[in-house]
Amino acid sequence: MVTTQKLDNIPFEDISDDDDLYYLFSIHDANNDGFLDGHELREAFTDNIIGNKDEQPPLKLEEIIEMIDHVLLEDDMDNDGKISWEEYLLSQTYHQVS
Ligand SMILES: [Ca+2]
Ligand SMILES: [Ca+2]
Repeated sequence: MVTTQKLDNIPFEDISDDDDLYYLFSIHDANNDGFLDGHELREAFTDNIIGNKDEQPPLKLEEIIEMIDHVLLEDDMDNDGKISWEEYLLSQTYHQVS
């Protein structure tokens, strides 16, 4: 399994800390290839928007695409146009540093 091989590279203590992150990543990895591509990121953002629709007005498609571009620009370390689990974890860790 791709995801199991990927996880071998992550220190075990980080996995248990990031169960929720991994869950969020895996549910949005629709084709289970271990990467979030542009389409899957769009689905992820759309899901989040639906979940928050009482608090926020719906985003326009252009705004969603802008967010995806921003995520890829900031978090896609190897510039393959997809967010791997490692890149996702790194980005979350980075953003959580306070
Ligand atoms: Ca995928
Ligand atoms: Ca990448």
